[in-house]
Amino acid sequence: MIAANAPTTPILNATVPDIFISEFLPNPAGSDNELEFIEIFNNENYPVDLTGWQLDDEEGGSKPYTIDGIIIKPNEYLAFFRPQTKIALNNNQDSVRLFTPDNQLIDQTNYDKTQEGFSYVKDPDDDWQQSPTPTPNEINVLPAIAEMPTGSTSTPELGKILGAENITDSKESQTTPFFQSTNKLQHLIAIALVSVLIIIVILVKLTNRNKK
Ligand SMILES: [Ca+2]
Ligand SMILES: [Ca+2]
Repeated sequence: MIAANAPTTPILNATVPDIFISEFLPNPAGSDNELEFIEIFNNENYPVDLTGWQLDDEEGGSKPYTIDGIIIKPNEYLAFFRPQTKIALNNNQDSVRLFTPDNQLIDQTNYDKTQEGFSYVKDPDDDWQQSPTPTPNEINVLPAIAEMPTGSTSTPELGKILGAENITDSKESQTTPFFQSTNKLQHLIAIALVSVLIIIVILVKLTNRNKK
């Protein structure tokens, strides 16, 4: 059986659209019966007819839900809620699985704990994070990344601006006294030269008087 299945798997993988589980909410703040959802994402630039695709929890749990007559648009997030799927996601540990129409398991995520009101969201590195902001049918809010833009865009810019100001300030504070001290020195030299000239003039006059 393994040998017979082996050649077909790569061929199927090559033709299966890139659709994956993007978010799920096992432990909603309100009613689990109403608000649990599993969201999938179409990472293709073409629409995909999901007829025959199946969502499921862990093996031996709820019965798999077979999607029927739904087309997922390119780059669309599509959430399936529990009243529709009849899939109950445990609040302690469970799995979320996605099958193609020919029963090929193409995505599976296991979890072993939940926080009420927190959904699991897949981040760009394909890691799962718990988000306090469930976003069924919408682009995911990633807790770490959602905070990073505020921190990373404003703080470095602020840092650069502050750094630039600091550099400017320090240059000014260094150059101003330098010029000031240079001016003082020039004044002193000028005064000294004038004094020397006056002394020379006086000496010359005295010498001339003496000669007379
Ligand atoms: Ca639940
Ligand atoms: Ca979402």
